[in-house]
Amino acid sequence: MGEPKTMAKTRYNVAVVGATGAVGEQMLNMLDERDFPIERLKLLSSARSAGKRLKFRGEELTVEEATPESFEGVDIALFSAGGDVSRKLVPQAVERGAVCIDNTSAFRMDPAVPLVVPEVNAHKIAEHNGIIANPNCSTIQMVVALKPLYDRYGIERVIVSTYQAVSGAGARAVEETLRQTREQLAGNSFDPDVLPVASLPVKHPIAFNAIPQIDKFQDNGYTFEEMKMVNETKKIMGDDRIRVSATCVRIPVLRGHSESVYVELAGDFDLDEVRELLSKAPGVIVQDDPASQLYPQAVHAAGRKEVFVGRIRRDLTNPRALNLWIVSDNLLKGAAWNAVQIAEHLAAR
Ligand code: NAP
Ligand code: 3JN
Repeated sequence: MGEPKTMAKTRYNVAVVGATGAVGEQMLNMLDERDFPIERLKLLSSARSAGKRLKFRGEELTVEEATPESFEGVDIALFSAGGDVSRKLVPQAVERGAVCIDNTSAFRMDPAVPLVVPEVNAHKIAEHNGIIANPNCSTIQMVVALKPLYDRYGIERVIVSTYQAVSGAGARAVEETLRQTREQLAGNSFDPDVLPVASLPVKHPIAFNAIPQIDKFQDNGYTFEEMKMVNETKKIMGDDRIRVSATCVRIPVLRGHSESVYVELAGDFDLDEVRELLSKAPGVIVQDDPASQLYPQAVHAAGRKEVFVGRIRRDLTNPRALNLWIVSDNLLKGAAWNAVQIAEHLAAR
């Protein structure tokens, strides 16, 4: 892996691996919207989509099959093609001199790999050895809101329940949700095909349903998605003592993850000060006015880069605890925007 890479360039050769997917599409949108200084852009996918043409900044680019040789001359590679692809190709890309920003769980818990949410731990980017991991979407939006509270009061315990959009499970899950909804409304029967986990044989309907399983079950009775929230939160916050427990649920929303979060602080707090801290926190927008029924909602967060926080209230059973409702676009702050933010930090160094 060698020395941390420096990025003394003005324009970069960028590769997007998984460019035809739900996250990849948003990565291209973010690179364009942010006017990222690109010299040459490579769009990579599996052999299935090779040859497909995608538009970027008014130009048609041909998608290529991702191979180790694809990364010759690449400065920054954004990966979102699943853990197996990252495990195979990220080391090959690093060997060829690319800095990889990986959206999968493949390297997140590797102690040698920084796990970065820029609003929380941007300083970790400098420690990279060629790989920077992008956390799970549900973790990202939660830690952005927790960070200002942690810095002011300390956090002892977090209990979170998620309400996750189907786009988190990829482009096929979105199509499947729309198909099931149409069939159900037409009074037709249908066979569920994608959720909760495409690679497992048992499937459940998502239309008009809530599925309390995201990713595979672990031996402890929690799902992998839930354990990602537990372990990644501790790593990003840099504090193993924070106790975290999660329940992750898939709901038939297309875009925007919502979370009900119970936060036990280490000291007493003032609710107005909490609102003030959150209002000033980078990347956070407070939407909290019960009198006018104002609170964050997935439909309003979709397409936005920020994390929205509302329903801010003291817990009724523990005066040192808060309850929050946290909403963000899972494909943007939860994936593509966080990755492009990291790329911007690399380019600025
Ligand atoms: P998706 O819509 O199913 O897209 C998958 C993408 O990966 C497609 O571009 C696909 O190309 C490509 N791909 C599949 N197999 C490949 C291979 N062998 N070699 C090269 N490319 C391959 O999925 P998605 O929602 O975009 O998610 C993709 C991955 O991103 C997930 O598996 C996950 O690891 C990560 N992700 C992270 C977050 C997060 O929380 N940060 C959120 C969602 C997803 P084809 O068009 O050729 O099939
Ligand atoms: O389901 C969601 O809402 C988020 C899904 C993320 C995801 C999907 C497939 C594989 C991940 C991830 O980022 O944790 C992975 C993975 O890389 O493990």
